[in-house]
Amino acid sequence: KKKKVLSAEAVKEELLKKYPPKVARKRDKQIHITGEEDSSEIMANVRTIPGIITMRGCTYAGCKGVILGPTRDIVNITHGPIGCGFYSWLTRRNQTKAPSATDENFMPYAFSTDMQDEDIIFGGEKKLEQACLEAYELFKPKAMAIFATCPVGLIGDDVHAVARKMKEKLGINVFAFSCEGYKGVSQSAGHHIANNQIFTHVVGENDTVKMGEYKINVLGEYNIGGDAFEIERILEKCGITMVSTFSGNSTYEQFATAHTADLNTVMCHRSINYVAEMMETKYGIPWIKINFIGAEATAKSLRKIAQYFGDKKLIDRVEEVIAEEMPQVQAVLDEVFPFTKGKTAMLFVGGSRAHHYQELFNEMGMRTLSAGYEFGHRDDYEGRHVIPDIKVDADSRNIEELEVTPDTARFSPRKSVEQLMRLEAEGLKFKDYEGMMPEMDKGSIVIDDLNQYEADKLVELMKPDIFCAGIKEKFSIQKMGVPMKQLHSYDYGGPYAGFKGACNFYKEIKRMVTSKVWSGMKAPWEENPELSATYVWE
Ligand code: CFN
Ligand code: HCA
Repeated sequence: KKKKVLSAEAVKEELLKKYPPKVARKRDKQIHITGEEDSSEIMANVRTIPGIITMRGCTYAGCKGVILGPTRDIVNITHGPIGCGFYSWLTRRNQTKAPSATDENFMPYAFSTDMQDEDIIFGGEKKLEQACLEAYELFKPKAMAIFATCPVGLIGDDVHAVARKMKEKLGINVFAFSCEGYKGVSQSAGHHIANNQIFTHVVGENDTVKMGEYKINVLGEYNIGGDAFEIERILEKCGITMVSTFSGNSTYEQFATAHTADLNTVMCHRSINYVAEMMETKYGIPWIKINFIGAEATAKSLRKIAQYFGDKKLIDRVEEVIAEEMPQVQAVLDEVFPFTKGKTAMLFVGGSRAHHYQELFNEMGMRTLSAGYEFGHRDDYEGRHVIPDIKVDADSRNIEELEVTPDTARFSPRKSVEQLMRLEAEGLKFKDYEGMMPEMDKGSIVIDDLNQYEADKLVELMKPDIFCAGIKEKFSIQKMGVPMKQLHSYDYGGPYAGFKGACNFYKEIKRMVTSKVWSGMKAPWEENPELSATYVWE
């Protein structure tokens, strides 16, 4: 019997019911039901209320783990207690492929100054210098990066001074990040800090121009579970040259030559828009939004790139590639569709996946009942350019504060930013800021900075067929009898990007939503019949 048990409004009311009034008022602004006429805004990128068990991570994680982590040939030294370095050591599953065994790959190492009480009391700069010298002695890297953790900020060690000193002494590029964990409200501040420093210290260092007719950078793709390998395969097949990626499967040289590309394509806008904007300002390289999560989204993105260059040869080649790839995708989809159709999902991930993965679920005929970002900003939710609301302090300069010189003619990008704007005015859409809320079905529940209490409550009330989030959520959700897929690390799976990735995802989700394991468990509503109503979507 089909019965819609709880309306989105009733679910929202339930979520807020237990909170003290002040907390409820704040959370109310962070929970949005799509299609509501009275407001199209959501409060985001604000501090988590102390005491609430947030899903978020810290600024250090966003800087060291997310942006710099996937580059294989920079020695990344964490200046801090060992836990920070240890817990950011390979847990993100960003992969890399050095061309040969002799090529540098420092990713399997965790470099840290392992600060002790004594260093906190007397200062840790000397120990940091020592760590740099030791790392250089052992590995002779072409560059080193230093990351400050909370205690370093609190005691005031000057990581930038140490970096300058080491740069001079060792004759290699050494730069530092004031990315103390407490610095922002989430990982997001860490992205900004990382972007600023990479742009200031590395981009533009090497003017070597790569061969290739259509040269692009792929920004905001981090090669989790091998996603970048699949994207590289597709771009190569289309005859598109990748100059750099920020930063999946990347190298120092890629960052240094990034300014020689014709076009920046931006996948995770949240984490890397700063680099895209700065390259546009300084080098006149336009950027467009793309997304390789979902087979249709991949095809659309390839077409958008081809459309940007406007050459018939590329446009035709892209169509050929899509025509070649799609039949396999369709074959897998035909297989899984009868099992996945009509099933429901919930997605709570960082700053873009909770939106991007809805593409894949849509392709499988699954509806996302509720979704949200850990640290997305309003533009990520609302799909329009909202004035940036992030505040980064003096150390980690703001875009406006960077002294950039317009240098647009240097590598003569195929089209200038002005030309792109003219094309936009003619109706070609390149620079759309897609957003989560406008693209979700009316009546869906969008929740910013979901916490453990609300996650459990949502599952209890709406019983999705699958819940997607991170490691902290995994086991509590599974214990409630609901399959849980990690959309950060992909558990042990992937790639999920591109055409082959879509096939992998379809199969994995079909396996999970049809699994007998979960039906064998006693979920709370099985023991308490009053909770046993099911949510059915028509
Ligand atoms: S790979 Fe990216 S896609 S970079 Fe960002 S916003 Fe994190 S590490 Mo976890 S999985 Fe996640 Fe996004 Fe961009 Fe990853 S959704 S939270 S900081 N993220
Ligand atoms: C981070 C990294 C993380 C954590 C994932 C998770 C990742 O935020 O520090 O909570 O499972 O993707 O590895 O987002």
